[in-house]
Parts: sequence; C-alpha cells; structure tokens
Amino acid sequence: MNRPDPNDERIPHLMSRIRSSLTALAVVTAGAGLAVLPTQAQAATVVVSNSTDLSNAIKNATAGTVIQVRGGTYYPTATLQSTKNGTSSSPITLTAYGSETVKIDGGSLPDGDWIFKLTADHWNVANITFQNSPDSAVVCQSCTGTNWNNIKTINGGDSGFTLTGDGTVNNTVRNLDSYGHYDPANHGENADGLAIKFGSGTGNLVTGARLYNNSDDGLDFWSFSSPVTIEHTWSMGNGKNRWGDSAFAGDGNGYKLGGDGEVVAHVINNSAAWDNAGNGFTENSNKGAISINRTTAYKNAKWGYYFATGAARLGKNLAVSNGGGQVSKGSSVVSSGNNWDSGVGTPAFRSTDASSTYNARQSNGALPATTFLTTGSTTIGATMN
Ligand SMILES: [Ca+2]
Ligand SMILES: [Ca+2]
Repeated sequence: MNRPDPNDERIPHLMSRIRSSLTALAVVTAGAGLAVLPTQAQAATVVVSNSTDLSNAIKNATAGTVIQVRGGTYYPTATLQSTKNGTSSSPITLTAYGSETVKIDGGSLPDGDWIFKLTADHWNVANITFQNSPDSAVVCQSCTGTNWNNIKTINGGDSGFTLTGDGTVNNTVRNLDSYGHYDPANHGENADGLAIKFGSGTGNLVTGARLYNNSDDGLDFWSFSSPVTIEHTWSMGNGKNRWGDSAFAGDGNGYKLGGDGEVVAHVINNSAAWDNAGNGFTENSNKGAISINRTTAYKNAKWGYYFATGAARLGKNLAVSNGGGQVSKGSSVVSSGNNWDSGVGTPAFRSTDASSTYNARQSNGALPATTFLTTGSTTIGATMN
C-alpha cells in the first residue's frame, strides 16, 4: 500500500480538500437536524431463471433484496427456505418478473419435503404458483409482517398454505388459491387448503381466498390461540374422496374454526361455504366468541353452521339446503338477523350454478365476478366478491 509521504507537497492540498469536505458534511448534518446519512447499501435486485439461482437468491436475501423470477416451471431439489428477516421499511421481495407466469414444482423434491419455507419476518411474496409438493407447499413459521399476494398452492401432499408457530403476527394473505391437496399416507385426513394451526399471534388477515377440493378442510384453525380475521373468501368442495382412497378420512369442513381446547374469537366476514362434505362453518369445540357476519352456507353435507357448545356471535348469515340442517347453536350463541332467526326472510339466489366461481381472477387479483349465491340483499348473506 502506498502511504502518503509527509514531505509530498501534494499533502497539504489533499488535507485541505478533506477539511473542506468534512466542513461541508458537518454543515449538512447540523442543518438537517435528524437527517440520516445514506449508510445502507443500495437494495439489490436479483433476476433468476433457474432453480439453483432461485434457491441461492432466497437463501442469501437480506433486507431490501428484490428477487424477480423469470417465467417458467422450476423444479428445486431441496426446500427453498430462508431465516433472514427483512424490515418493515425494507422488506425482502420474492415475485414473478413482470407479468410472467412462474410455477415452482415439487416434483423433484424428496418425499416429505415442502417447496417453500420461511422462518422470517417482513417478506413480500407475490404472483407465484407452488404445485405438486410431496408434502406441504408453503409454510411460514413464526413469521411477522409477511404479505402474500396472488399465490397459488395446488395439488400437494399435505396442506397448501400454512401459517404456524408462536410469533405469527401481522401477516396478510391476499387472493390465495389453494386446491387439490391430499395426504395419501393419512388417507386425506390432514391436507387443508389453508392451515393456520399450532401457534399464536395477532393481526393475521386472509382476504380473497378460494379454498377448494382439498381432502380435509378448506380452512383449519386447529390449536391456534389468537384471533384470525377472514374476509371475502370461498371454501367449497372439500372433504370429498376424489382420489379413490378406500380408507378415505378427510373431514371436509369449509371453515374449521378451532380445536385442541383453544378459546379464541376468530372473525369471519362476508365469506361463503358450499358443497363441502362436512359442515360449512364449525366451532370445532372452540368455545370462544367467534364472530361470523354476512356469510352464506349452501348445500354442505352436514350443518351450515355448527356452534353447539360455544359462544359464537352469528349475525346476518344465510343458510340454505345444508344436509344436516341450517344451524346447530347452543344456549351461549348470540344469533341475530340470520335467516333461521324468527322474522327474518330467506332471499332467493340469483344463481345456483357455481361454474363461474372457478374462473380466472380479475386483473387486480380479486375473485372472479359471479352471480352464484348472490341475492342483492343489503342485509343478509355474502356478497360473493
Ligand atoms: Ca382432519
Ligand atoms: Ca384439517
């Protein structure tokens, strides 16, 4: 290394320039008061187009990293995973490149592996399909502040999308499609579309989900001890034996809202359950003040609403043609404005043809437009959007 020669006549000039710079910096700092100097490295954008680069990008991401995945189908050979946190102001982003179609396929994973696992905070994940997982497709464990937009989990060997663990806080799942999951080893008794199970933490929101044709439940909150909010969600066709399993054991609840002794006041607004093999909405032994408003249960094989032991608040819900009956409610349930309450009518459905509910989503990711189970009522039932 070249050290400056103290006798070099250039040195005084150099020192002068440095002093000038320091003086200028001090002025800026003093003048700006609380100004924060740009000490953080520029956020890195990483564009990946093969599985190895994808895996490394996820593993190496740090706060501010943006991973853009080029269109195509990727076959990772090990679970894609990270324990690195973003921050609320500098999240880590994993998304499809532009409007390209990205599928991450579990077909090359070892038996029992998941496709994608985060044990991390402040990630934004968007516009990616996770399909054919040997086990669960996407698992977020003890995550805080993650945002999931327009994710699809399809045809996996256990639950499609899972939030689990203590410290599951302030996560938002928007416009999830999760369908076709089936766990053959247990004859379908575990694979749910959306599992928020075995954990705790507040501020978790699911909106705009379609959860359908899974072997077990559409949505399951087993052993989750903090309230979760669900809105604008459809759960249908779950718990049917679509796999020719002679010992099939799927339950098929549209919304399974508890279990394992937890007493917790989940909130379900403006959502629907139809054609499930079990109940449309069930407390599943949760004795908490579960709040269910403006939802619709139609043609589920068991009860539309099963709240026989708890203290649910059922308001302005619509139950029609459910096999076991429209509602089973215990003496602690508060029931008002539902079509089973006295003096409340049952508006006619504009359509009972569900085919449009499986259409592609709208360009902004919202549920497809449908008249299925709509009534035009401003006072009762789901608005189906
Ligand atoms: Ca089950
Ligand atoms: Ca389940």
